This record gives sequence, structure tokens and C-alpha cells, in this order.
Amino acid sequence: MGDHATPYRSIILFACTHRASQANLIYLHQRRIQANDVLSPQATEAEFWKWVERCSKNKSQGKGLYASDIEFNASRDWKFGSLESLSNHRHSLLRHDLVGKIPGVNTSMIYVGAAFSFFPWHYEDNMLYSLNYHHEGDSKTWYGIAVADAPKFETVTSKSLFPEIAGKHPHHVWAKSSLIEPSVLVERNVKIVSCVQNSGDFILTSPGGYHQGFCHGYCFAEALNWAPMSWFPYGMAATKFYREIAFPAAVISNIMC
Ligand SMILES: O=C(O)CCC(=O)C(=O)O
Repeated sequence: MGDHATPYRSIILFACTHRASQANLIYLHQRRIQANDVLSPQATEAEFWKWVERCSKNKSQGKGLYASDIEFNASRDWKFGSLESLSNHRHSLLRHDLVGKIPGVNTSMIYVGAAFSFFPWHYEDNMLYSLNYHHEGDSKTWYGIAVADAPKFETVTSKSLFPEIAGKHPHHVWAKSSLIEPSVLVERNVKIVSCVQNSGDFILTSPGGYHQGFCHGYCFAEALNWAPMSWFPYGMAATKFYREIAFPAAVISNIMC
């Protein structure tokens, strides 16, 4: 957590330690037993942000308990084609020969979470769409910021919440390093949407759409990127931006030329 005196409640930079995550599994389990195993998604969300606040106060940092970014295609036995078939669909620019196979972009990655495993604010490389399918397990809460509000979010994080870090690393929000309680952003006039993803649900994120979220318990999801024609202007903008800041693009300079 930054050590400047911003009156925020729950902001954490980097994930909590492995130990903190394990302790939290026990904590959540106990809360569930006390609540007769009926913690609603809203109650779980409240517990999550209380836990983040505790981690923030303790300045816990490190890696979270999240088996994320595992290269695997769990949807390959679907009758109508796997998730990867969407990325490689004839209307998807990612099937273009020049792109090749890029793990997590046009091939699937798996995310196996435990209670309160989380992913901090970020949007997809090259402003691609992402498609996330929840295969099984507990729910996952997602928060999103409208693409139109992304500049406001970036100004709030760099000027108001993390000025010192932003001074040294102007694009740190991309680094999936900031988990921020939605009310902290709402108070600063950044509009947030949220939803609960259950097993069997898809989540599609928009180009340049920041998102963060957390698991309510064990959950198993698969995700990759997608680039229909509507993505093209965003891809151009991302490529231009990466060039300006000399950031190595994950994909696409080829298909932009
Ligand atoms: O399921 C997750 O952990 C989130 C992955 C993600 O950011 C996405 O699918 O866009």
C-alpha cells in the first residue's frame, strides 16, 4: 500500500501474501459455518472488502492464492466448439496467420481460485476484448469501469490515490497491481458496474474496459481474448500508444500494418 495519507478505505497494491490468503480461507469458512452456510453474494462481498482492508492496514503484500494464467483448454470437448474457436472464428482478427499462437490471447488460459483470490484492475493487452467462462465452483464478483470513464479512472489513480507510484511508474495500473474498493472510486465520480458470475456464465469485457474481481470460494474459469472488426480502432489506438511509450505490444503490430 502507498504510505501517503489518502483517506481511502480499501486499496491494496499487489496481492496479499500466500499465508494471508490461507488464513482467509479459514476465516471465510468459519463465517460460513456461523452464517449456516448461507452467506449471500452481497455478504461475501462485504467480507471480502473487510479482509482487503485488514490486509491494507497490515501492509500485507506478495502473491495471492490464485492459480492463474495456466495454459489449458478446458472447453475443448464442447459440442459447438471450444472457447478457442471463437478467438479463431473467421470474423476474428486473431486468426490471422501473422499473429501465431499467443497463450491467453488466442489460446485459452485457466484460472483456479480459492476464497478471495482476486485479480486487480486492468484491461486487456492491446485493448482486446476478453471472454471469460466460469466452468464450475463458487461465484466470482466482477467490477468494471465504462470505457468512457477510463481516463477519469487513470487520473484518479495517478493523481489522487497513488501519486508517488504514478510519478515513478506512470502506467502502473496496467501492471495488475491495484485492487481498489469501488466506493473509493465512486466517491471520486468514477462510475462502476458490478456483477456476479456463476458457473455457466460468460463475461465479455470491452476494449480498454478496466475490470477487477474476486472469487467467493473455489472457482474454475477459462478465458482468452477476442478481436472482431469492432476492435480494430482500439487496436490501432493501443498500438500507437505502445509505440509512444516504447512498450512491447503482446500482439498485433503485424496485423495493424
Ligand atoms: O478470472 C479471472 O481471474 C479474470 C481474468 C480476466 O481478467 C479476464 O478474463 O478478463
